[in-house]
Amino acid sequence: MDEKEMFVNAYRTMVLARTLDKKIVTAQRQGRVGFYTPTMGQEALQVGMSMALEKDDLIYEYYRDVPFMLHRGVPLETLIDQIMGNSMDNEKGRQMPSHYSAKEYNFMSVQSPVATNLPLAVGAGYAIKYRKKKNIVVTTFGDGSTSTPDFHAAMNMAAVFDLPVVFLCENNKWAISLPVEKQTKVEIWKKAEAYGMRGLKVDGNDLFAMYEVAKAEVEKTRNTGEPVLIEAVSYRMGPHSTSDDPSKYRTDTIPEGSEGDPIVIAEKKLKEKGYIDDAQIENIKNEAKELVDRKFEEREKVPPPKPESMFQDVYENPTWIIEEEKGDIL
Ligand SMILES: Cc1ncc(C[n+]2csc(CCOP(=O)(O)OP(=O)(O)O)c2C)c(N)n1
Ligand SMILES: [Mg+2]
Repeated sequence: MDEKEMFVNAYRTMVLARTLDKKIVTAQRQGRVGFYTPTMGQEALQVGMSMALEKDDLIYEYYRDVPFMLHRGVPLETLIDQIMGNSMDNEKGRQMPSHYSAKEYNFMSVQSPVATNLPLAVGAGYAIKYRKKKNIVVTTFGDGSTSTPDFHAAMNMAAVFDLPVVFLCENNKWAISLPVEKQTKVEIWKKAEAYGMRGLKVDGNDLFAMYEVAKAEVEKTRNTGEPVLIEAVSYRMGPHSTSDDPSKYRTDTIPEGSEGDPIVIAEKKLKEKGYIDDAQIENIKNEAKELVDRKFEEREKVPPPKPESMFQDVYENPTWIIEEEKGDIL
């Protein structure tokens, strides 16, 4: 893929993710989906990181990483099935929406407690080093997640053991209703120095800037086996989740389609470079809308998991209590 194709493909993914995001939020308001954590605003940083990775790299992602997953080829069906918790869902309908996994694309399971994915990523980094492999691990988390013990334990261990882990902090300026200024007294990227690893900050709303940094840092981590902390500064354009009303605690906004919107920023740069024109942009947006609407309606027809499925995967040979409960319910 040449550079033009690579960036147009990245932009297409950003638009697809945004379109899906809005579709799910609307569906939640209509009572068709239970819950969702929107991604709006964080598309450029995730896709920019994804562009810098290889197929066999491992991702320990968090609940807002839909654009990342789409860019690595995770099908729309996989994401929509998880949101709906239907019988095709990888999680078998047993998880909250937004708790994805995609084994074939090396995306591990999203966990609800924030930053618990970080020590797991470090463990995977240890395994890679032990086996002398060349792949790397990327783990993602929000600004608020840097206040957890897991963040510190993971950063320390990755540095002390020289493990090939890219810590990608998606600083969207908010942890539900807590602004980042109240979360930490120093900038997040600066914490890297205390642990003894590379650390840097990048404009996460700019796809091109993000790709450049991600590519250079991923390459360094792959070649040296050493970790890095990248703080991608972005903005949570939507609510924390569909259960949240940000108008209760913030007045700052970046409205969709405004100058600060990462999709608008990408469009401007793509046009400047002559990679895309207005007609192609419109085409990409229309195609995304048609695809998302079609897939969404298609997946709504997938039946829910069968009640007996709740008794599966607990014991290889079910105990008498399970058999008894099964008899009561089915
Ligand atoms: C250990 C833990 N503490 C608290 C929560 C409740 N909680 C869920 S999401 C969230 C905010 C996390 O903010 P951030 O890490 O910035 O990620 P963002 O949601 O902004 O992307 C909190 C406090 C949790 N899930 N896990
Ligand atoms: Mg945040």
